[in-house]
Amino acid sequence: MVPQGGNRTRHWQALDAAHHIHPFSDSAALNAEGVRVITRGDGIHLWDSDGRKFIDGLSGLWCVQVGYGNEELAEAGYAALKTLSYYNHFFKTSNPWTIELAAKLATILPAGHSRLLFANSGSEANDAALKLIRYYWNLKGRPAKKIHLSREYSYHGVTFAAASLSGLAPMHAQWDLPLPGFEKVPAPYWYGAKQAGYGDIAPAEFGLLIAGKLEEKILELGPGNVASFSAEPVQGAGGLIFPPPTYWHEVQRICARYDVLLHLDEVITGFGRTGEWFGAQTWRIAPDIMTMAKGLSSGYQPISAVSLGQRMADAIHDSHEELVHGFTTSGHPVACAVASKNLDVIARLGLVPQVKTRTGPYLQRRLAETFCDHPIVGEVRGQGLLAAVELVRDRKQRKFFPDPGTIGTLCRNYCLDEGLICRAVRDTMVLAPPLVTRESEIDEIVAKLGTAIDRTAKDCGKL
Ligand code: PXG
Repeated sequence: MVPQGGNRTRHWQALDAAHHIHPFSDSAALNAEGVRVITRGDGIHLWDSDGRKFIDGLSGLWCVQVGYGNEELAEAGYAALKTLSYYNHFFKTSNPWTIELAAKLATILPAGHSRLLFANSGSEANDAALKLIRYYWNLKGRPAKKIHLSREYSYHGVTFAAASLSGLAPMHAQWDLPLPGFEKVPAPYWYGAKQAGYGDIAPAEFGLLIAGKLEEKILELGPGNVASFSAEPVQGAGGLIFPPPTYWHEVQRICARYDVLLHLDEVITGFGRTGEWFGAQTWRIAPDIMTMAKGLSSGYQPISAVSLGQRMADAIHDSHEELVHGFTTSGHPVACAVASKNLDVIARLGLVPQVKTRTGPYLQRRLAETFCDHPIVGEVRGQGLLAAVELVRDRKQRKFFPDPGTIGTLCRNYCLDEGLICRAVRDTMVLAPPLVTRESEIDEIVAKLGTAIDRTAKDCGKL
């Protein structure tokens, strides 16, 4: 029996502390503090077990595109559960939900991406993508092409391969990663360029310079040994790093020149987040292979996908070999039914053009005008409903606070206190509200974030 009132929070906290190990958490510290138990979601709001209401400024983990509690998605999942609660795609079988989702995705994916396979998480999709890249080069008779390049500050997931691909240093030490064959190049993080020793360089020039580091790395390793370059269109969990406008064009030129496959990780940027269906369309990127998850089902079901461009799809199709890969639950009918309905709802509500022409520009404008001369805000950057507010010690010199993460965590806690859930990456405040967020709700988010940043600035003696 679950006790009522305040006691139920303590009841759940005690059971959680006793039995549940949390991701990316210090268990002992968390158990001493007690977890927050989220009990309900509706639209852009969440409630905890003490009845506190929050605006979810991060869409769960950057995924709840249509907001919480969408009845149509729930009904679609229930209908599939009742009709075909499970079946797989091994042994020459398929089911209508998986088939229809794959076909629907093919209509919105970048040109040439008309074949895809499913998995259950972003990490699994990236893991599969790397296997397919290896397989492709083996099929092409170039088995020496084995090295996977990716960037510092990147987040690609937690399986052995996806964590090896990730460039966030703390993800490696506990597990003796990266595995051999994974190499990193710098991120196009213009705001941090000055402090990193690049001087007062203009963004356009910096974009070319950092793309050039990719070329240097390929030449150093030998183009005949490099299989792929993996990248998020804009780096998410690494601190919302938006590449300068010169960057992607140059990266694509380099990949083409040295025959390095371009793997685009659209796990955060997919499904309308930046005002197009995919970041590939926002930044004009033509990937050889693409991975997606999160917003594919608005997070309602665990599902991810890998799409193949023409060149890879043809090679694998024409090999006439068995593809020795697949999970028990990949392309699960219930997950596919929910994802399919999610795509319908996003399209019917016009959420992608809404983010592009209305709510995205509105969020960016409101943040820019609110924080343009705030004493601890160095930069506001964003695209669509992705936005970052960089907190700094010295805005003129673009100097960060010492001990990165301390000020960000303080501000994040003040946000929670104000009823806003957002993310702090180092000292960068990150927002990715649901795509259904309206202008009036954006005003609320900006006001709450403003109060939290003011409280943080007061604590640092800057206001
Ligand atoms: N690629 C990208 C770009 C991601 O952001 C993954 C792959 C892995 O997806 P799965 O479904 O395996 O988690 C992600 C996940 C955070 C945070 O705190 C971000 C993610 C996951 C958990 C926390 O910002 N991104």
